[in-house]
Amino acid sequence: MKDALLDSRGGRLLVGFAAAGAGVAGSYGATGYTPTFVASPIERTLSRTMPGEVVSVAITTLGSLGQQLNLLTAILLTWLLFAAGITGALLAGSEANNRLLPTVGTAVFLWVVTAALTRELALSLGPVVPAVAVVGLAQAVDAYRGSADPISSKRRRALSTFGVAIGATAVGFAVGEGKTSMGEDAPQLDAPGADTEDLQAKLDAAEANSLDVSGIEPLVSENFYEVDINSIDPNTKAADWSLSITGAVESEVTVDYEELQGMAAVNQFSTLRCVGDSLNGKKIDTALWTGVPLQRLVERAGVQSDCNCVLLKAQDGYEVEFPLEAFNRGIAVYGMNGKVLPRGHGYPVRAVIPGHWGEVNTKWLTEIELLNSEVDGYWEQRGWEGTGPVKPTATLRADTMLDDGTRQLAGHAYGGLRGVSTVEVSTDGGSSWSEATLSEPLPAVDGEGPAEDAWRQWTYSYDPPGSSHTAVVRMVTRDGTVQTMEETGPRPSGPSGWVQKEFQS
Ligand SMILES: Nc1nc2c(c(=O)[nH]1)N[C@H]1C(S)=C(S)[C@@H](COP(=O)(O)O)O[C@H]1N2
Ligand SMILES: [Mo]
Repeated sequence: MKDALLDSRGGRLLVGFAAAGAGVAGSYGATGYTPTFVASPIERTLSRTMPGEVVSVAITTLGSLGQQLNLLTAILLTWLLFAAGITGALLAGSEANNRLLPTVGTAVFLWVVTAALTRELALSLGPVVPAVAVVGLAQAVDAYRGSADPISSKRRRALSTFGVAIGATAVGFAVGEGKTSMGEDAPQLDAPGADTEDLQAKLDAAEANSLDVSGIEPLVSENFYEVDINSIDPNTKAADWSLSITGAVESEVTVDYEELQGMAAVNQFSTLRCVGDSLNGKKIDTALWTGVPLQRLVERAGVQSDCNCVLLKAQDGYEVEFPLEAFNRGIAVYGMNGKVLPRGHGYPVRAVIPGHWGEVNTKWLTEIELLNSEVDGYWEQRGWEGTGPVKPTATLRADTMLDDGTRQLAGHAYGGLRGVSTVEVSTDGGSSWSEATLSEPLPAVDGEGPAEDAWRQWTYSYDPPGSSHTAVVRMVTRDGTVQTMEETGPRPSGPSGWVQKEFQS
């Protein structure tokens, strides 16, 4: 047996890692980018056990890169785990001189590990098939050793096994990739309870009211930001979804997707902003949301909460607790901008809670638990205080030199339920202030008056002085309060301060 690939330590390791790679890819091929992918539970555990500080840094500074690193780590760990098991099976086979042990051991190990992690018995065959094929191939080419065929040298046998493993890995990832697409082009909304004429009228109004200024998002965002605690989003089918109302209630109530879509829905503009956003950051966006007022759902259950507080729970393990007062203004949303709510934004159903930081707008909503005493949700357990009202903010997104020699500044202003009355701009570092032009407000739910919780765009043009100067921008809420100039970072309760920018001329 001197010359056998699988009788050398290096050979076993090589085949073990190659088969493990094919196994990880096989799982992906069977599941796509969904929570049933074998690396997903490991990624979730990593994001749950990572210290709050690290998660916060990942969210605020690394953004989605932090999540990708987390996923990559999870995939590497899965690969190592698979490789350890397969190499063990190869070693056992060669010690016992048993030809079945490597393939059977590999199959059993991968299936048990994957099924234990994902609880998916059939899909757990995904990693088994390609990994066993690679191990079987390594055994088969080993069996040819000594004969005068092209794979007689050990090196060539190793290379051919490796090549096939890489091919299997590539195929697995390609197949999985095809399974993953969903949410990018969400289908048109078609729910019995939704008023599609009103939807179209509001979308038209948003387009008509958007200022003709380059470099800023229109009133309905084209690229809506995403913040998730996991890098792999839940993948629930609408038919399998239901929402239960539990806890301090007279009787528990469960609503399914069809029932929800049959109830009278509202079409409501709301802006979302992440508490972890930076002062002039981009985790702020606006959409037209379609859904059923949450209050109408919990009314059926009969609320008896001692703390007047509620815990929202989601498919991805996310939880957030906040006052009923805010909850009662919220909606159970299944449509976004006239389309079915995309997977990344919480398909099938999310909560939208006007005026409050993004984190209470629970995606993939599955349970509303009425409480008798307060608890900490996911972010509050990690040191954030992001369940309250948003802080008024004016962003400075664009500065463009126009043909006539003026400089055009532009951005958005958002004050939550306190509204936006004016935006003021200074081009001398805050000594003197002028009013910016505001976009016409988006329409309210009933079409009468302005939307209660939506941003507005602003723009201001001036003649640059030809020397260095600082532009500053601030907003005033409907009650006449000027946005605070006191600067704080995002942690724990959201950024504050006036956005400013220096110009050399
Ligand atoms: N289930 C669930 N809901 C969630 C989150 C999450 O990770 N899981 N993130 C929250 C945070 S921190 C924000 S800012 C908003 C972002 O919503 P978006 O991704 O649709 O922009 O969703 C909130 N709802
Ligand atoms: Mo957030």
